Order: sequence, then structure tokens, then C-alpha cells
Amino acid sequence: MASRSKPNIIVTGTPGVGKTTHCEILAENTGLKHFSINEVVKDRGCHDGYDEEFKSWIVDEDKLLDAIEDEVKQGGYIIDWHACDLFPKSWIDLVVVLRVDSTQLYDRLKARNYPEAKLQENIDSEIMEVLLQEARDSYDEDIVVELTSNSTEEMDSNVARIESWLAQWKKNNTE
Ligand code: DAT
Repeated sequence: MASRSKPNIIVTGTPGVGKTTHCEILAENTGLKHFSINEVVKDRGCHDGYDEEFKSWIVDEDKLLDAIEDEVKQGGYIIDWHACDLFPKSWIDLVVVLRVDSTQLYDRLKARNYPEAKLQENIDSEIMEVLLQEARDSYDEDIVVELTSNSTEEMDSNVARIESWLAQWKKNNTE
């Protein structure tokens, strides 16, 4: 049985799959806290500067883990990040890997004005299932769930599924 009274969930996947959108709805519906690692890295200075070509922060993972450990260990967090292998197994109860068709992803990243190199790298990463593999390599297979995020209907069904997982977790952990 977990030592926390609320579970921690990672929502991961290539940029543009819908992590933020899913996490915001889930946080609203469940009261779990949406933890955008991008914001944490920026706000708490857990980085070694900004990569201008890729338009992203160069994350200092040790600093990041130190910065969030006390909070996350209490439970009740939805961690929103395009990597998952850095979080210790003991912190995490469910890993949701969102997936999207590459044409959809292309449109979504194009709309964000991603630089060409970053856009291509992310499309390749989605096609190669990099995040799914990372999740499967880092956590027990029974806590890793792959869900598609091509439409709002799929998003609604994903949210419902995660909510029912949460209800079951609470039942199992309040004996
Ligand atoms: P991420 O946080 O993974 O980078 P996001 O939540 O910001 O992704 O979503 C990127 C864009 O795609 C945003 O405009 C919302 C849209 N989107 C996300 N998931 C979707 C879905 N399942 N169906 C339709 N649009 C979606």
C-alpha cells in the first residue's frame, strides 16, 4: 500500500499530444494538483540556461527533483512533462502516455510556430514511440497506460478512464 493518501500520476508524451489539456481537465475534476514541470523548471530556476535553437530550457534534473521532492512525496500530483524516466519509481502510481497521429501532431506544432528542427525532432520521436518506450523501461508495465489523443472525444474518454482509475486507487488505499 502506498504511503500517500492520494496517488501521483505522470501524464507524458511528445509535445503537442495534449498533456496540458488533459491535466487541466483532470485537475479541475479531481482536485489533484496539475504540476507543469515546464513551469517549475522556469519558476524555480532548475535549469542551466535556455537553448535558443530548440526554444526550450536545459533542465538540471537533480535540481528539479530536489525542488519538487517534498511536495510530490505527499501525493496528489499530476505531473505534466515530456519525459518520465527521471522520477523515482517510488513516487509514481500511474503513468499515462498520450499518443497522437503524426499528421495531427504536425498541425498542432505548426500552429505553435515551432522551429523546423524542433518540429521534425518531435514528429520523429512520436513515430518512434520514444516516450512510450521510456515509460515502459522506467516503470512496472502494469502502471503504464497508452492512450490516444486525436480528438476531443478521445480526450473525454481518457479523462473518464483516469478518473475511474483514481476512484479505484482510493478504494484500494483507504482500508
Ligand atoms: P502538450 O501539453 O502535450 O504539449 P497541449 O495540451 O498543449 O499539448 O495541446 C496542444 C494543442 O492540441 C492544443 O491546441 C490543444 C490541442 N489538443 C490537445 N489534445 C487534443 C485532443 N485530444 N483533441 C483535439 N485537440 C487537442
